[in-house]
Amino acid sequence: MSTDYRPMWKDLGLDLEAHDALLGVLGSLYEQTFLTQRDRPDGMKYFDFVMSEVHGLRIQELMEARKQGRKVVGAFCAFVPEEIVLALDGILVGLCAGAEFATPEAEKYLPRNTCALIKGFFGFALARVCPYLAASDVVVGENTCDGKKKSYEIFRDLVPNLHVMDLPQTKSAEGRALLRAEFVRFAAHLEELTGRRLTADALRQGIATVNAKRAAMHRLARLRGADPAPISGLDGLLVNQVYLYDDPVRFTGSVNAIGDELEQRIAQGRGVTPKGTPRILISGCPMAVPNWKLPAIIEGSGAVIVGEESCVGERGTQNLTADTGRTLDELMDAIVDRYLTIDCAIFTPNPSRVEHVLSMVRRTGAHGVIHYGLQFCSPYLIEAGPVERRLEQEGVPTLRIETDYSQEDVGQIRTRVESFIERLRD
Ligand code: BJ8
Repeated sequence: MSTDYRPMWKDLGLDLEAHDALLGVLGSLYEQTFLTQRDRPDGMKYFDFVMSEVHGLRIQELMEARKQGRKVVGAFCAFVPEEIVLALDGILVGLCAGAEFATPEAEKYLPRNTCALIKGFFGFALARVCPYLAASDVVVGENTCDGKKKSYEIFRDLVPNLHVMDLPQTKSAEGRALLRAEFVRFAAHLEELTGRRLTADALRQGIATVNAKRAAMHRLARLRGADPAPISGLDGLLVNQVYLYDDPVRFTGSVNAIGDELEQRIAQGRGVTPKGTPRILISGCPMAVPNWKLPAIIEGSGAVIVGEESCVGERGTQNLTADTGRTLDELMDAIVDRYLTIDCAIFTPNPSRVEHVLSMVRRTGAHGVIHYGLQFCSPYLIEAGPVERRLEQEGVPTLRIETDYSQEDVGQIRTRVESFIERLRD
């Protein structure tokens, strides 16, 4: 970052010293993990730039948009409908913290056996190091797992502008009605905040913008099915992570530019690893920036990751929203229907998730699945057993990894991943 953003960070109330320390760690981790990869697509330079400016230029853009009267909505979950935010001229940014920070402070508010993701966003808030949180006019918390649901009761005292969205636990008619009512209540909250009225035209435009972004991701996901893989899994994950922060129109253009380049690479038979390299699909808990531990181990052990069944991945981006509705009600119905297809493990039962994993395995030509569960995440850790059994029954080798954000178990995980990759080579 060449510009001095410190005055902006100071105005946002960040703790400059702690923030410097965070950026220092993030910068060197990024360099070691991403910039040492070989033969990356040229289009990844855009994403390198975005990451180098993730607390700088992007925050400056958000602050300029706020000066012009736009509102910034911070979110922790794939269930927050970006279509509605855009229709009310807002900007949606992801807040999930993918690193441990100020954990002892977070543990003054939360039990130690809380998942790393929840402790992460508490730590970031308590240490005042997240400019996205500080720049948000409203923060949306959603009642998904018990951990998030109960922690928002406490988080409410740490951020002044929390809007809690209730979510169904079943995909029943009653569940759908609840989700619809909550989306309507969310829209009303944003209408009040922005002083705008939600209209069918604006919502249709919001749907078009988000659909274009998702369609670009679907294209990238299809291209990752080629053998040799034209892009690494780390870079594929990075694109999915930037999806949550970037301007949606600019992001769509950048992903499509990568798509053009990957098509050329595929036509030339050019890959980031040789043809026949063991191919792995990751499934499970979301991996927010800078959670690159497991993918770095997998690719450092000689495999290539060809997809992520995750909310920072295809669970979050699959399925477009139908745009044929004429009225506001019809468009709102289409949005509810699309979001209700998200296969989060908080749903009971959740049979479509494993079907999605299987369809991804077939489409990407994955040789095996690594199920990633964060310690203390009951929904995904409990679902991991049935997912593993079903995949193995279908002849798909599966490895379950349970971990957190620390580096202490890297050696142990590497040993397990290496022997799993050997199993795939047999
Ligand atoms: S839609 S996956 S983004 S809730 S890891 S906090 S589940 S204990 S993140 Fe998620 Fe929305 Fe579902 Fe997706 Fe709880 Fe598990 Fe922690 Fe989790």
